[in-house]
Amino acid sequence: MQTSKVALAKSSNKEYLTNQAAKNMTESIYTFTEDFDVTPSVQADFDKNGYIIVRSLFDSEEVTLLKDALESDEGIIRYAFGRDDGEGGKIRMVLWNQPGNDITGVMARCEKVAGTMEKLLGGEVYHYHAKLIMKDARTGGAFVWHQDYGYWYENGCIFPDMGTVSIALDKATQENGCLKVIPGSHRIGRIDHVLVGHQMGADVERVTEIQKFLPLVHVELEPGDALFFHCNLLHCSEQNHSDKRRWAFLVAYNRASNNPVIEHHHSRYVPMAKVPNSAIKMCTTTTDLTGKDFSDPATEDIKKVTEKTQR
Ligand SMILES: O=C(O)CCC(=O)C(=O)O
Repeated sequence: MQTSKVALAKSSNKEYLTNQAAKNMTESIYTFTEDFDVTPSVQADFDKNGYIIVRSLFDSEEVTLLKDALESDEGIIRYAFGRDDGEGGKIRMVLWNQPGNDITGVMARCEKVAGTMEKLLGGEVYHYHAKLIMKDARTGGAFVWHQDYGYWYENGCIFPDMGTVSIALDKATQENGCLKVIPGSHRIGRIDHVLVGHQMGADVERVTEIQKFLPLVHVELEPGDALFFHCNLLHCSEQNHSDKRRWAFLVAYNRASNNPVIEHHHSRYVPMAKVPNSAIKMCTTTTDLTGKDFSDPATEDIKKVTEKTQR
């Protein structure tokens, strides 16, 4: 009797989570139009789920401009380094602090990205850092479950008034290791981050328990789609065993009012000059890396390499 009650409770919980996941597949999803704004219902979705997806935030011309710049031998790819995931996969990435004036900087500072993030986070933001994540076909590595604030807390950021936008450069699917998120997990607050395999990640037992309460959503995106997410949203991604690469451009923002109290490898408050969306297609300096602080591929020490002049 006792067992069947437990079994019933378990199956109805599973059903609840399945229904919630299905609901979350349609909730928090918007399509960009020129009059897109953070309306009360967009804000409510972000506050409830910890993320919003904006489909077609960038059109195909903008995605091509970005991809061409990122793939160019003259561009940021020169600062790529690899990181083993400890399970046989490798994440290649480029990481930098100041936005600069290349296409990544213009996109990070444009209204539809930075302005949207400002509204979602409730005040002025600055460019905390950005990265290109390259999950290559067949070899692309995994990220364990984590909250970005799990790490950023250690950097002296007092409030979790931070968020990231992840912009798909390639189609992101379950097959090529798209991001997985747990909607609503940002409301739990910061979870302890410990060594999980070879990576620092959220306490595994706690994440297992959380998954009994909250559903899981695979964030499948088309090129140009964007995910805006809160820094306490639990997320991870699996290895890419497919023959399709999955590259993504991520920009992390911090509220200006939340200037980190310690000097560290990411940026403290620097006012960010926002630009209109039209600046993207007008950008003539797509691979000019002047002013960007890159993580040194050799040491992964971010302040070591600063581009002073255009190459
Ligand atoms: O895009 C991914 O696969 C994961 C990226 C991520 O979790 C991060 O950079 O914090």
